[in-house]
Amino acid sequence: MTIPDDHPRRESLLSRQKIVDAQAAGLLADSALIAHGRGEAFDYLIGERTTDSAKRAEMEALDRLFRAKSPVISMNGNTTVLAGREAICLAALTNSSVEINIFYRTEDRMRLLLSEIHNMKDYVMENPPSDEIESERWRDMVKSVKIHGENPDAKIPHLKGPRALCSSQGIFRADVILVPLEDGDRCEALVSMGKEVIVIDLNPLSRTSTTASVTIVDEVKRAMERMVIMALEGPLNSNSDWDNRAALVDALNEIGRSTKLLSS
Ligand code: PTJ
Repeated sequence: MTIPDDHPRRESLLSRQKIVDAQAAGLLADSALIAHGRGEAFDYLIGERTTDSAKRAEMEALDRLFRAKSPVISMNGNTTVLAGREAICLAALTNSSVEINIFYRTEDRMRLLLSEIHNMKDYVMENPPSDEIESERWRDMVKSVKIHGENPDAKIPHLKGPRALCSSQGIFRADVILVPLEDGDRCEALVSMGKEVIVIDLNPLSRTSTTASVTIVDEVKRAMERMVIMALEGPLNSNSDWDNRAALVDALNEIGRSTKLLSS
């Protein structure tokens, strides 16, 4: 598909095509296109931009990843396809590991997604996010990013079936976990384990959004790209008194302003 460079919805159309292609290649859940469409609808209401409240949430999330002892970025099918490279960059800059962890688990999908994320890691190793990073140092940083998910040997308590599976060295022992597009039940279960749970979800009203410790109401690729740029500056030490409920109210107000129904 050829999309003109100046098409106003170019990024959105490119992402849509990536999802369609990845679905055909067997990487995604059957319902992945529905989930993506739901996200697109909210993104349209938000104005396909990163709002000020999302920028604050991204800063808070980054701060928590930097301060964590065992930070993990959990990747499902949609997020690997849309923002896998950005996730690897973010992991390298914040000393996080990455875990492929999917809700609709099949061995075939796990194999394909693990192979995809390893290929992305190889790509990122040779393509630093900034010219200011010395290539050899960047290669070492990316090399040290552990990819978990191949041998799930632990279970998230209070969840039934394959969606409880995770890695003992990854999600299970993480103190801070970034889980874009998480399911509501699993988000609750992770919070119950005492973890700080950061989610990226375009729907500020979802159970995931309202349960998480920090909710970034933004499109996953845009959010991760911004976080990578911020992370290049190193830890922020914002020490903020984060109020996630207030952040969600801000996000809803921004939707109102985007649609010009509320005054600015
Ligand atoms: O790969 P798997 O098996 O783990 O499955 C992944 C999906 C996404 C199919 C699964 O987790 C699922 O069914 O998700 P839900 O319950 O439909 O939730 C998706 C949420 O993510 C919705 O609230 C959407 O608004 C939001 N969303 C969708 N696309 C994006 C998004 N948020 C940010 N960026 C997006 N690109």
